[in-house]
Amino acid sequence: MTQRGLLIVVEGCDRSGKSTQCDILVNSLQQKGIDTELVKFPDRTTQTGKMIDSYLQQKSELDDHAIHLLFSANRWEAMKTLSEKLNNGKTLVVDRYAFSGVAFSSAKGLDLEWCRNPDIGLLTPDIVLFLDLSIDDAEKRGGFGDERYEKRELQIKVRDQFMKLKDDSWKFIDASQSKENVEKEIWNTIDATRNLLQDNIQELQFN
Ligand code: 2DT
Ligand code: MG
Repeated sequence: MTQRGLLIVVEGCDRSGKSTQCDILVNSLQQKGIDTELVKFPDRTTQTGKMIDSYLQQKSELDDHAIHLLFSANRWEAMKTLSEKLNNGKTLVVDRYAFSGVAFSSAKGLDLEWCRNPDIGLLTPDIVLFLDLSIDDAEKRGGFGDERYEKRELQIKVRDQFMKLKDDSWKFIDASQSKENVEKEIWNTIDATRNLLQDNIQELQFN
């Protein structure tokens, strides 16, 4: 029987180096002979993804609840494919997940519990790596971009909301270190978790 792959989620505020580190992690896992694929949410290529992309680029306006549900739908439509991949032994590194969904929408003022509901039943990650960076350090990295949420005041609130969502599966990575050191810390964390999970790998869980 094929052992299922791991669902590794990478979260963090903007400018924390998530996407860079996701690429590095996928490469490192592949080099160790572990079949691995990168997944990114939002997936801007699908129908829902295109609406999300337009909203983020401030080309369209949507009610806060409506966009929250679209982000969730964007994950739901991927779940069947992702479960199949995991069950076929592929490890997935996921750049943002439902935690971003809840953190961003609740930072805008929506009720936290309301925000959690549409994501109930999604695949549960085996591990969440949180790339931790202060907002001041994030700003020193050349400032935020031009998309809708890339503003200091909102980023501060998002970080506070993330802190309300953490649980035992979260591993905090100090993202203020050099790229190489962040890479090392992530690798050590994944390696330890992998060994731990290998002996006791459970069927896919849904939260
Ligand atoms: P990227 O910059 O990583 O493409 O993210 N977001 C993301 C939400 O508000 N809800 C979600 O469910 C997800 C996954 C975070 C685009 C922006 O979208 C936000 C930043
Ligand atoms: Mg962004």
